[in-house]
Amino acid sequence: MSYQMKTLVASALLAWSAAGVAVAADIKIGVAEALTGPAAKYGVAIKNGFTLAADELNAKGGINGNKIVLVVEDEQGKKEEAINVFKKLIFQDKVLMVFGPTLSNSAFAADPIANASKTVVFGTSNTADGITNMGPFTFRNSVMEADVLPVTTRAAVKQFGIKKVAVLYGNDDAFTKSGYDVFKAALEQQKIAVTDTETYAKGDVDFKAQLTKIKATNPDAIICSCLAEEAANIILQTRSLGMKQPFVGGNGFNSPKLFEIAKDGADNTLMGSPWSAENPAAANKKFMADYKAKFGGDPDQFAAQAFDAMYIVAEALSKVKLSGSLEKDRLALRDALPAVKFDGATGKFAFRRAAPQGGKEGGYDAQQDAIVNIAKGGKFIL
Ligand code: MET
Repeated sequence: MSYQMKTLVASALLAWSAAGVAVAADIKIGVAEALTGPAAKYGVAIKNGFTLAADELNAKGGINGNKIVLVVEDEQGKKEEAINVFKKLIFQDKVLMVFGPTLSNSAFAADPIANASKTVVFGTSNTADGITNMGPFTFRNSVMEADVLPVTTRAAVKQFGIKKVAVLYGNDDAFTKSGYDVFKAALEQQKIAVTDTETYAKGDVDFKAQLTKIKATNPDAIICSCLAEEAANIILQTRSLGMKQPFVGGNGFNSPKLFEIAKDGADNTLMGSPWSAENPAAANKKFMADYKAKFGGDPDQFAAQAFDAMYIVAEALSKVKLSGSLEKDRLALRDALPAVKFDGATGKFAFRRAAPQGGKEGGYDAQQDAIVNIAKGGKFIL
C-alpha cells in the first residue's frame, strides 16, 4: 500500500479510535546516501546512524504510534545519481522527507528537486557554504565549514605557533572549494601568510608535483581542503618526501579512512568537529555503545550526526498530526522542524535560519559549536 493509501486508511481508522480501534500508519523517510564509490565510507556510517535511531524509536512504539520506515537508496556520491534517487524517493515512493545526499557537490544538484516539490531535504554531512540558500525546505545539522575552519585555524596557531602555511585543495568539488574559500578568508583575517597554493582534481592519486612545490616554500603547516581518500594519500606522499609539517583539515579529514591509509603519518593533524568520541555525555556514551553493539565497529562523526538528525525529525513529527495528505504532511513537518532543540550524541543542537539570498528564502543551518581534535596514533583525540 502507498504512503497515501496507508495514511488515509489510518486516519479513517483513527477516527474510530473513540470506539477503541486505532491502526497506525507507516512514516516513510527517504535516505539518499553514497553507499558505493569513494564517498561510501561517509555514506555507510550515515545510513547506520539513521538505522540505529529509527530502530530505537520504533522499538519504543514509533512516533505517536506510527512506525518509521526508511527507504534507502544509493546515490553513489554522484550528482546525476543524486538527482535520480531524489526523484524516485519524492515522486514514486512518496516519502515524507529525504535525508541526504552525502556530498555537498551532489546536494547542489539534488536539493532543488526537494524544494520545488515542497519536501524537506535534510543534510547531515553537507558542510559547504550556500547549501541552505537553495530554499526553505533545505535543512542541515552538519556544521558548515564557515563556522568550523576559523576555529581550527586559530587552534593551529595556538598549538604549533604557525606563521606561514601552504594550501592544497580539490578545485572541482563544491565542498573542497568552499572549504578553500573559508580557509583563505580565515588565514587573511588571522594574518597567517600563504607560501603557496596548489590544487588537484577529483580522483587524482599522485600529488608529488604539488607537494614538491610546497616543500620548496618551507611552510609551518599544510592547510588541506580535501575529501578523506585524497587527504590520506596527500599525507602519505608528504611524509615520503621527508616533510614533517602538521596538517590542518576540514570536515573531509574526519573519517577512519584517513588513518587506514595514512596511519601514523596523520599524527598532529588538526580537524574541527561538533562531535568527539571523547565526549563523556551520557547520550554520546549510549550512542557509541549501541552503535558498536549493532554494527561491530566504532561510530564516527557522520554516524553521530545522522543518529541525532533522526531524533530531531522524530521530535518535530511528534508535534505533527498526520493528516493522510502527503502534501499537507510534508508542509507540517517543514513547519515543525525549525523550533526543535536537541541534546544528543553531538551535544546541544538548534537550527539557525539562513539569510535570504537573491530574493530567495533560505533554509536552516546548524547552530552548534565545533571542538578541535588532534590526530594521535590513528585516531582523533581532544
Ligand atoms: N562535508 C562533505 C561535503 O559537504 C561531505 C562529507 S565528509 C567530507 O561535501
